[in-house]
Amino acid sequence: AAPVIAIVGATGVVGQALRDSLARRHFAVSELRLLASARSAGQVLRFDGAPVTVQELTEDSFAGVDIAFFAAGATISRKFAPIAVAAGAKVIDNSSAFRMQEDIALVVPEANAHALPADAQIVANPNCIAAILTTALAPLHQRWSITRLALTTYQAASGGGAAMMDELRDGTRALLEGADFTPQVLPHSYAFNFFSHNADIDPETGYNGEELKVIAETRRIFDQPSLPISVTCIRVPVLRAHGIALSVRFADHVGADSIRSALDGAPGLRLVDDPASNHFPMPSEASGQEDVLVGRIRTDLGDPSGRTITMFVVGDQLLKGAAQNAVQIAETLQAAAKSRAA
Ligand code: 2RA
Repeated sequence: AAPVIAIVGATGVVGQALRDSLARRHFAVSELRLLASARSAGQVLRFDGAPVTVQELTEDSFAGVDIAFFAAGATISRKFAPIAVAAGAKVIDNSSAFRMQEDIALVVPEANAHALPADAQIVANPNCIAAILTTALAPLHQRWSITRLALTTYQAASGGGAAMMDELRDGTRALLEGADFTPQVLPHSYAFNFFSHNADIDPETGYNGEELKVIAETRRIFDQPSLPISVTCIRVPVLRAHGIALSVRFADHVGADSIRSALDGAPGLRLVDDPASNHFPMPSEASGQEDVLVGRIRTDLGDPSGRTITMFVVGDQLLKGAAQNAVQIAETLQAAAKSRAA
């Protein structure tokens, strides 16, 4: 029978994207249980055309649930994921709570499906940049030896949830109308502006929390614990697609044409690389799309050894960066269970 699915954090933007991804990918669901705080209980949301009433998340919410997607932050995950597992559910967690826990797999199916144990009880879904980045790099990592990454991110408002998206819309409207606007969510005015990612700065390294997550999680997904990675994360006034300008160094020379053919048609990717019309990956074309866009592929003139390639990557933060990757993990678990049963 089709599984009973729960979504914890059902009323947030990732909760909504989870409903969209489940429906869009025709994930078989016998019952969808939408769970949220007491404040949101009673709201009626839609799944695949049908109304579903949001229930309050409690310790009794998981009876009969087969797969529980968590998208309500690390504190809720730490408390309720073990309760869901004890009730017999498999948990796919979108928060940072378990991503670096050694006995819990951190999975991007295109990059490291092999790391997902068929009997996993909790699976961690990566940070949005780590998910989009490793999807784009997976076909290169599988063929050549990557020895260094240097990247700058261009991160959309959706990474900060519905409130940050509203702040971008409201602040832009106010600025155009000449009205006063005081930012509530971000530390700076967001409209027609960009700034260093709003995560806290680690006093020891000077890197912010987002940058440190990208480094740690990318290393973990590629199982290269000491891969040198340099990263600067920037928040830009875009609604829901993250961009990454990236230099990839290889152990040996790899030509731009070989990179282009390795990326073209690889799982989860679409090559957008047309210098004649100056057409490369853009948030306007990645938003709402399942595929991550890759392009602007060049041999890096900054590395005279010819071993470095630069490129630009853009992916929908709510889809491949969050909900869709979580649903793909559930699909991978189900496929493994099916092949074990056969
Ligand atoms: C962001 N870390 O700030 C979030 C998304 N997971 O974009």
